[in-house]
Amino acid sequence: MTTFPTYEERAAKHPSPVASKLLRLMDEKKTNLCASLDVLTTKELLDLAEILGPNICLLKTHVDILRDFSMENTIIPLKKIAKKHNFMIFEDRKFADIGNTVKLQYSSGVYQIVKWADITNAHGVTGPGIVAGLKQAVIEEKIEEPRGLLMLAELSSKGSLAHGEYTKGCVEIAKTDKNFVIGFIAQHEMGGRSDGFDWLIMTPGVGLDDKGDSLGQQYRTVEEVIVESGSDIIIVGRGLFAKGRDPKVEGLRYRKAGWDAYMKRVGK
Ligand code: 5FU
Repeated sequence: MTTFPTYEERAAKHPSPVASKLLRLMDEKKTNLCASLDVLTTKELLDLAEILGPNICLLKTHVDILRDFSMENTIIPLKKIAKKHNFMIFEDRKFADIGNTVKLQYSSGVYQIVKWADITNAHGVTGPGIVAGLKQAVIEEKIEEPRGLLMLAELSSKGSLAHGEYTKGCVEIAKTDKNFVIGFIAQHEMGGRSDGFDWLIMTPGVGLDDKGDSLGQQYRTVEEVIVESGSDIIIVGRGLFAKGRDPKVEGLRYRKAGWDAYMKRVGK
């Protein structure tokens, strides 16, 4: 049986400062839970960030859903909460254009994502220029904190076209910049650790109580995702905060499930 290195061991060796920081934080805080907060207002986002903060390593946003986004009222307080509870921020922007356009989308407009999100992600459909374009935004904006990118290699939704050759192509694109690209949004381990890349695998479509929704989302259990598929981070949204659920209780529950599954995976 293959033995998996621990988050701590991986943190010590990882070439990317973002991946290394995240792996260290996961090890110290004992959590591989990423909360995905698709909410409509800044208040809901900040309230949930406060409640879930102690149990998560990462908070995933879709800031374009917010009705009242502003750098001052949304991002500055969110960054404060992130610091207080020691988690990182991932804007699930899913960039998907030519290099020059994504460079501008990442750095400019209303959201100026490069200024505040530790991690963002991109589709591979337009080719490796997308990685180069996003990286250039980090350089041109003189961002001092480390930034990391995830390639969307596989999706959780029913009928997704991201599989087979497409997924393999995303892995090849990721290899074009192994300091900036830290891993994948995927449903399984990608690329293999054997070729010298320690990719971080983050998996959405995780739910302990539901099998899916009416719009094509498909959920798998924490055990399936971490132990069977070799993922590193579980991304959980409505499982934590949908109507009738207590985010405090669910935060603890998913955190424990994620950590127990990780312990099993590393054979502890
Ligand atoms: F890349 C992906 C994917 O393959 N599936 C997803 O569900 C991203 N997601 C995101 O994870 C999606 O945009 C939501 O923000 C989140 C899942 O939310 P849920 O409430 O747990 O279904």
